[in-house]
Amino acid sequence: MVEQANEFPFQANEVIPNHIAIIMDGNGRWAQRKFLPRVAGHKEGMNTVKKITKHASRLGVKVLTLYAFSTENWKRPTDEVSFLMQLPVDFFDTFVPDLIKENVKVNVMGFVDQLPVHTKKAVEKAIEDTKNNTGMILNFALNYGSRSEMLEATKLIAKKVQENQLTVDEITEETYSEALMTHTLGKYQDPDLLIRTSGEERISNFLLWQIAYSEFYFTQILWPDFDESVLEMAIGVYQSRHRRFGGL
Ligand code: V07
Repeated sequence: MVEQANEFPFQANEVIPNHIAIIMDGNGRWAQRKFLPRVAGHKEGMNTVKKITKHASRLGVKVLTLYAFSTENWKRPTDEVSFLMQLPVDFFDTFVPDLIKENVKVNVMGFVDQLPVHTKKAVEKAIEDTKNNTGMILNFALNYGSRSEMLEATKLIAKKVQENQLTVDEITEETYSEALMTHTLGKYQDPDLLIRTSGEERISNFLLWQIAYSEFYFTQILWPDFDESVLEMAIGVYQSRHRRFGGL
């Protein structure tokens, strides 16, 4: 069933999901439909990121996690990968003043050490430039993969046990969560709402542990076409599901 905006209207005075995570899919397809190169879709997708960041922040979202580049994306053509690795640089060159105005704090999770130096530097500078902001956390998943994240967490915990810093019985959901890349998000580690654009209805190795209790919203809309009204539609559906639980 396709959920319509008027069926589940968004209400600003109702619960807003604290943590929204988005798999930003469909940039290449958007470009191909317009007979443009795939990278034109990524560029437009970056403008959508700016638009949605501002809107989520103004709605009172606490954490916005965006899946920008997966550990699988290295398999794409070299030209496209180079273009993608330039995007964080362009993004921050043009958007940091707005982020400061909006009081948004940048966070990045993923295997950042494997990124090209210029990408890593841009990311580190953005984190530094926004570190004193106290509003929404804009959390980019960059060179991120959930299974790798969980393996690394498991190894970290195993080492602690080996070095007698932790007993086996102390391995709990809490200590495990603390070992994941999302631990910096504190009480908002787990997404309340996961959105995937472009019609795919899979998780594709994104936040496998953290989405245990998340609501899912899938839409056919391609990421460059995603806008404020679609975000509100997704939140409206989230609110309607919560109303149902509230009645029990
Ligand atoms: C990327 C634009 C959005 C659609 C998805 C693919 C293309 C923003 C960033 C970014 C990442 C880290 C960061 C600041 C900005 C980005 C990549 C691709 C690799 F600290 N958009 N965007 N990174 N796209």
